[in-house]
Amino acid sequence: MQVETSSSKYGAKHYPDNIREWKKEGNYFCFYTTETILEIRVIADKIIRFRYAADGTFQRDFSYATSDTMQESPITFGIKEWEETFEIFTDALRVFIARDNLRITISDKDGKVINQDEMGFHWQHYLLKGGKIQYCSKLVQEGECFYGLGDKPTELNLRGKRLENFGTDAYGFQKDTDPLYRNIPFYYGLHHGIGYGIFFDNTFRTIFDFGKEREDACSFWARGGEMNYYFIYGPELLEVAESYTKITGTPELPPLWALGYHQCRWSYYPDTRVKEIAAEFRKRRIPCDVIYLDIDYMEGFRCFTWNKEWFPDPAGLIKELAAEGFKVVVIIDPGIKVDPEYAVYQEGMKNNYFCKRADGALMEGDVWPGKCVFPDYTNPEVRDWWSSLFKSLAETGVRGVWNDMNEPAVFEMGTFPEDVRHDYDGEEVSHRKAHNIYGHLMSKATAAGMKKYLMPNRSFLITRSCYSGAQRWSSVWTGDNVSSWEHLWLATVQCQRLAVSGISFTGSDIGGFIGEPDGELYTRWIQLATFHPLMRTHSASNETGFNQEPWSFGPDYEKVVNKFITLRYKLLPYLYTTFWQYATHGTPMLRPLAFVAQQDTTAHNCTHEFMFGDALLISHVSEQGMKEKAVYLPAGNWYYFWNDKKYTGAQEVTVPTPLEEMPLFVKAGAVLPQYPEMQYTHETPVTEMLLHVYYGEQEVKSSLYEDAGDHYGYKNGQYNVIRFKQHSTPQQFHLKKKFYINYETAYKNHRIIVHGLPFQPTVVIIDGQKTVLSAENLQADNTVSFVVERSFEEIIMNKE
Ligand code: MIG
Repeated sequence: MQVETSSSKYGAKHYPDNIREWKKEGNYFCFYTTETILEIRVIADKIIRFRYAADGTFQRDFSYATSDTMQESPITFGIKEWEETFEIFTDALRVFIARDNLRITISDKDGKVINQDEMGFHWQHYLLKGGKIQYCSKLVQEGECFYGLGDKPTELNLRGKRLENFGTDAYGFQKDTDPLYRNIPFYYGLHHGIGYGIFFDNTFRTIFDFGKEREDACSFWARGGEMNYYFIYGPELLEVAESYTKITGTPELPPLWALGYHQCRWSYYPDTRVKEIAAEFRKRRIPCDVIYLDIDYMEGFRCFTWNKEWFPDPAGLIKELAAEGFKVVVIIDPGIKVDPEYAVYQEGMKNNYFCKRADGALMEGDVWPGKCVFPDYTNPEVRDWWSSLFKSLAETGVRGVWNDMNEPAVFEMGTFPEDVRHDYDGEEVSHRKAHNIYGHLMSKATAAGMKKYLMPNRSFLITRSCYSGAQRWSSVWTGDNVSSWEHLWLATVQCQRLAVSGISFTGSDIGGFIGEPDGELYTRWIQLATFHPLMRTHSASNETGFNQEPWSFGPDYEKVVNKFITLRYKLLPYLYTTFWQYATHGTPMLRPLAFVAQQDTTAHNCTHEFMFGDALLISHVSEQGMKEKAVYLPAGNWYYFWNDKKYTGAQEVTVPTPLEEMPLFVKAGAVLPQYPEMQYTHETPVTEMLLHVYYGEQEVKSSLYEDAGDHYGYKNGQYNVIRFKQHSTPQQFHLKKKFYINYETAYKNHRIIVHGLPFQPTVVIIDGQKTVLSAENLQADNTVSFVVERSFEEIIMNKE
């Protein structure tokens, strides 16, 4: 066999030469060299899009990532001609384009360099496969850290690493396994306290090198398509995250129940077993909202069918479960069984909906049902058909769908061969271009179907593979992980990374999918997952018969697990508000410390600590038998959640970690809204809102968002936004509240619980009216608790 030398695959590298002409049209600028055109589009003050036509012809301007609701904000911008460069400026940025070679330097208004081309754009013919390999290289700045890229199971800071995006069924992945399931070609750079992002919107296999090959170069490339990237300036990393999320789209609000606890297993069957599990939760009074049906609910793994022996009456089962507060989510894979008797196969064949190989044969491969064919979700007509298939599931009462195996995964072959053809919304491309968006579009079509047929209810979707922007319609989980302590760490970095990559609605299989956790590992995992937007236990324990439910590890563990699931439900108003911030502003729900304290270089490499929303800082217990944990706290004042002890930040502190506690801190000044305990969402109308207020001397703003928790009334303004501002002094506690109210809550009572007061008040002044506090209101540790039976705007307590 002949070994190919690289020169037989690739042609020489081409670099742009000098600019010969340029033009401006609206917010576009075009610069022409002998071969190449660079188009620069000013999207917003802080967002600039760069596109290169390597040899003078742009490809179709089309994206499966960007949201069509993204608005280009009105901006001032212009161009200046210098001797060696052109300068495009906005109110925030200066973009210099070298006349000699098209290289780009981007600085802020004061001329501080943010990002600079090393070789910049260059390209190579891909002789063997056709098209061009599109490269861009940038200089690594002094002290630069890199973040982002979706689900990579490695340190948060990507400096020194090379990673790639090529959706892969990575069963039992380990630390540093790459590529994984998701394809998110978006990264952040942070240096000198300045943060920015680069979103390389290209669906081919993409590769990112953060100073691995050459220490001073950060480069990214794709084996086809176009060099097409968005430069997003902060300088705050959180602002970059928000802008990226707006470019690729924010989600709708999920049904509140989807933020509850989910119980899953491969698989719960038959129906009697499902009912037993549900009953066990209620009997033991462990809150739970969602039960999953994995592939065994189907008839021979045929999608959209039910196994008649194991699930003779699915609608009846789902109704019975619903009466107990459970919602059912079912799995749907892309592989459609080759079976002439099977309606989905027949329809797909009749309409030519399945993917084909280059020469016209069907793309056939084995998955669970045996030989399968696969819908071409890149065809809009196929997506509509796929959406329509969810009608029966929705009518049966199913409230959510789980899309799996959509990298796409095929037994033995791994995935589709490259010659498979795809419609790609009319473009007609090979699998090389469509691979990374296959699962993305499957989930898009699934979500559209479920939304349509579940109206007026909100629906829920979880997918394994996707491309940038899938947060608009789906949540994700981190895939087939393992029951090990190392995987607990992987779960925390993967979820943090996904959250800053636009996908906040994420979680890991609690306890590990492969293998058997002991009670301690399971309990520590539940604790971490209490602070992941998606909280789901899942395991592949069919063959061994091993059980992975909250009660499977004996009463001591069950008690602690229950304590945390219960806490999860108490925190729902806070979690939901945090989701609302994400859905409205694109703010990641999970925030690595580098994103909340970017001026503090110690925070740049922290992986164990993260913030969930504005007020909570979490660190998981990461080792077996761990008695205490050192946690780095960013600057500011913090309360230990379990005992209200005060800590000062910008230092590492050590806290004890008995099984029933994990490191959990509340930011001083914050208001943490909580519900009373419940077994499932909407179990009974909530009759009291608890507002835990943490005394703080710096002005801190908090919010509370409320709506029906289901339906779409919120889109017509039926919601409440309540803003709190606390600014206290050692002499006076002072809380202000402002609100937009257009949704009537069931509760009237607010229970105010003030933590950490430096004095014992005797009187509380609510909107100017004095009430005397009694011994009942006061606790020894200076916690004050009282009920306000109406809305209020100001609460003051003075030191006597
Ligand atoms: O090849 O549906 O990641 O969550 O339980 C295994 C069975 C297929 C992989 C998913 C896992 C799911 C399992 N699936």
